[in-house]
Order: sequence, then structure tokens, then C-alpha cells
Amino acid sequence: MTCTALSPLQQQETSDVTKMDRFDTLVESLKDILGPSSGITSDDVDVGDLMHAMEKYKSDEREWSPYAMADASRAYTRNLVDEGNGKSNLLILVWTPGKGSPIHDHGNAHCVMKILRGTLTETRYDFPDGDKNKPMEVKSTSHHKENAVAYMADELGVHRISNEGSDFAVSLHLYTPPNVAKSGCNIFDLRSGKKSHVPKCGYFSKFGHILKE
Ligand code: 2CO
Ligand code: FE2
Repeated sequence: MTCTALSPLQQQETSDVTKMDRFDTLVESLKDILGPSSGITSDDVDVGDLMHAMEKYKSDEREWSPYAMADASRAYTRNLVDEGNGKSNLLILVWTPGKGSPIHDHGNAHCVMKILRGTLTETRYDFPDGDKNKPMEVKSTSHHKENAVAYMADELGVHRISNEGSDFAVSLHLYTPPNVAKSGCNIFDLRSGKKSHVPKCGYFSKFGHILKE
């Protein structure tokens, strides 16, 4: 298995150990915005505020690269950055070129995604209609470029994310409440619409440390 951080963290100013870089500031801002929410349902969260905070941050690889663990043997890696006082999951996903996720839902949670590097393709579908065995139809296809922010939720259907570029792509995902981390998600077969439950959507690394399998 190949495990490589995307690039070495560049030597940074160490004279002020309390200095926070802008990515760290974004992580704290997201936590602050979620502060007043109950963390139990997704109804009392202001998604606009979360998206605005992500839009304000301009991606700088030196700031987030300690979390961005790539593994070319997988379609993508899920790297935990923060748990937002139990109200969210903040993940950095590293997408292998030419690969993508299965079609999946989001456990009744808000999903806000910001592209940190490269371009990602999002293909949306409606939830399959009951148990009918029929191919899933594409509802929309979008290409999200570096620094773009997108929103997804079960109300909008299900989706697949893929990296059609020739280099690793990286995205930041905030899930609130953290339902998928607790109970997994569902994936869907493109040809039949058949649903399968994935009980655990695991992490490749947590807080910058690769997890041993
Ligand atoms: N939801 C997927 C995951 O957390 C990534 S696609 O963007 O929502 O694995
Ligand atoms: Fe998703």
C-alpha cells in the first residue's frame, strides 16, 4: 500500500506557537457556527453561514496538507480533521485520479463540500423508486473547481463524486449532524438501483495520524 502525504508541510514560523493559520481558523469558525445548534437534527443549522465560512477560506496546501493522506490503491481516503464538539464531522478527502465513490446518501445530514485542490465531478441521481429493479438516471452533472463550495443533502437525492483529473484532488467535507459516522450510509447500484447499507464509513487517518488496519 502506498501512503503519502501530498506534500511536506513547509517550514513555518515557530516563534509564536499559538499562531493559527487560516485553515485552523476555518475549523474553529465552523465549530463556532455550529455552537448554538443542538447537534441532534439538521433542522436548526444555518447552512448559509457554514458555506460562507468555507467560501471565505482560500485554499493553501501548506495549511491542510498534514491531514491529506493519499492512497492510490483506494478510490479515495477519508481523513478526520475535527469532530466539532460532537455536532459534526469535518473530513479531508483525497481522491485518486480516474476513480470515484459509489453512489451514496448522506444519512439525513447536511453535507457542505469545498474543493481544496483540483476539480471534482459530482453526478446526482434521484433516490431509486422503491424496490423496482431499474437503472438509475442521471439528474445533473457538475464540475466543482478549486475553492468552489457545494451543498448536498438527502432532499436533493444521492450522488457520486469522482476525480476525472490526472492528479490527486482534495476536498473538505462538513457533515452535520455526524449521522454517517455513527450509523453509516447507503450505497446504490447504478444498474439496478439496489440499495446496500454500509455500516461503517471508516477513516484512513484521524487528526493527521494514519490508522492501522
Ligand atoms: N459523502 C462521501 C463520504 O463522506 C463523500 S462524497 O461527498 O459528499 O465518503
Ligand atoms: Fe457524498
